[in-house]
Amino acid sequence: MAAEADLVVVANRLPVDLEQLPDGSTRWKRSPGGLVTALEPTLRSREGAWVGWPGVPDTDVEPLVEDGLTLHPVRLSADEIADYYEGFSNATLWPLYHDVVATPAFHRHWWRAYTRVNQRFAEETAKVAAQGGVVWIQDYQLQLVPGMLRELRPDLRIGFFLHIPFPPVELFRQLPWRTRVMEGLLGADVIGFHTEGGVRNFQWLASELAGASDGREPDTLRVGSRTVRLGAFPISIDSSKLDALARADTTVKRAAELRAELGNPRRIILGVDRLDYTKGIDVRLRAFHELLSEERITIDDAVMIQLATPSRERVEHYRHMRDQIELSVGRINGEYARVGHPAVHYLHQSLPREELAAFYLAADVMLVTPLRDGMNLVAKEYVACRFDESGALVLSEFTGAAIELTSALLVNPHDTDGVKEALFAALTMNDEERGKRMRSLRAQVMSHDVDRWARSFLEALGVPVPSE
Ligand code: GDG
Repeated sequence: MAAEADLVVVANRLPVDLEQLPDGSTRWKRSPGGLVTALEPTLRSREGAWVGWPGVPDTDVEPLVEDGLTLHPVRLSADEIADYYEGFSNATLWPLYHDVVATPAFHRHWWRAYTRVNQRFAEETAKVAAQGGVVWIQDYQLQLVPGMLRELRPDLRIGFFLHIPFPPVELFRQLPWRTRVMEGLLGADVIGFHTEGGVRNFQWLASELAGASDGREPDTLRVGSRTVRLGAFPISIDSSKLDALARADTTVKRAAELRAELGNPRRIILGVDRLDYTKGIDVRLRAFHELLSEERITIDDAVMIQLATPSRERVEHYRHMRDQIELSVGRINGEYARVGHPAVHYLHQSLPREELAAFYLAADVMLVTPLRDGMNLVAKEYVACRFDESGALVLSEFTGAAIELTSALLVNPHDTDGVKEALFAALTMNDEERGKRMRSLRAQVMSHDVDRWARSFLEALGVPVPSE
């Protein structure tokens, strides 16, 4: 058994996936997301631990110590995945926290599974954390863990970060278990959101539902004898790493190849998303379709690539939305494609990071049109890849990213005419304006990377972070 850890990250998933091989045996596969990259140096330097589900149900796995970082798998059954994860997390909380763009389902047995699984995460974490250690809990799947963990281990410093929007008060109040969730979150010492809007919504609800009062300092709450600090910590990406990947000869060459494969259209429009109803993929297809049907553009002027990574395919809303999007793509191509020259290139796949960087580099216009999004890393990734200081970003004002990326063409995704005009403006913008906007976007993204995000949160939590 590994030693107890001074710094523990708790997330629904471990940063490695357990893979089941055809012969029934298993092996670990690294899944390096932005969060791991950001936290790894700090975690390793502090002999840290990560608590999470390894991705395969009903499997007991021993903790794995890898280069100073201990991975602690939490066992979940197939029923728990269905009820806690696909049910309560992704069919109740996800739509509720994204402005009910789909209708949330409220089921008591999902809630019971959510409570049970959160309790298990809290118990596993309590076993792993050293006396007086620091625990950083991630995201909406684990909102009860801060309170449960505090019950078990009052000696710990506990942080919580929400990666999705914290909803307006009227929407949050729909949740039958709203007070329990609020009390769970208030078990943390620091609660982080992407935006100030999230902080304000939370502040109001904490006093309304859980009797918290304003603390002595701004953005603090008094909860009994404790002080809870709230803050906006806009997440980001590993900007310089992505910039370097985009500059690599292989990426530049691949981007040129992609252009040729598309038949050298004057402009390439790109969308990259998990296939999710919050991302507004339908919004941008509609805008592109209308520009074609109004004959303001042809497929020699512009083609669109939509990369839609498979996501949550067992949740009903997702299956329905996939059908709708594929129908729209089929319609647009049916009306406007020529043999060998589709108008929309639709990929329901996950591409390697290197290939994705080449897509970003090939794209003249990036369309990011979510109806609601906590941050949206895709917008920042596009900017980080544009070392040529070219390319235009059309960005929904309902993303967290819009607060920082004010030089993008900001759009209201509910306003089809507005999105259409912004897309047209992006397609026809002169080099000077495009360059000016992109330079300003890059100044923001290159100086505010994920490392800065992680540091600022950990510092708020009182963790001294060693400089590299
Ligand atoms: C949640 C919040 C918040 C996509 N397709 C491929 C691929 N991706 C990568 C992108 C990007 C990531 O997935 C998506 O991140 P987003 O931030 O855009 O969206 P969510 O997945 O909804 O993330 C969001 C985020 O958490 C962090 O707090 O910003 O608001 O909803 O990194 O590049 N990566 C590869 N191949 C693909 O095909 N390699």
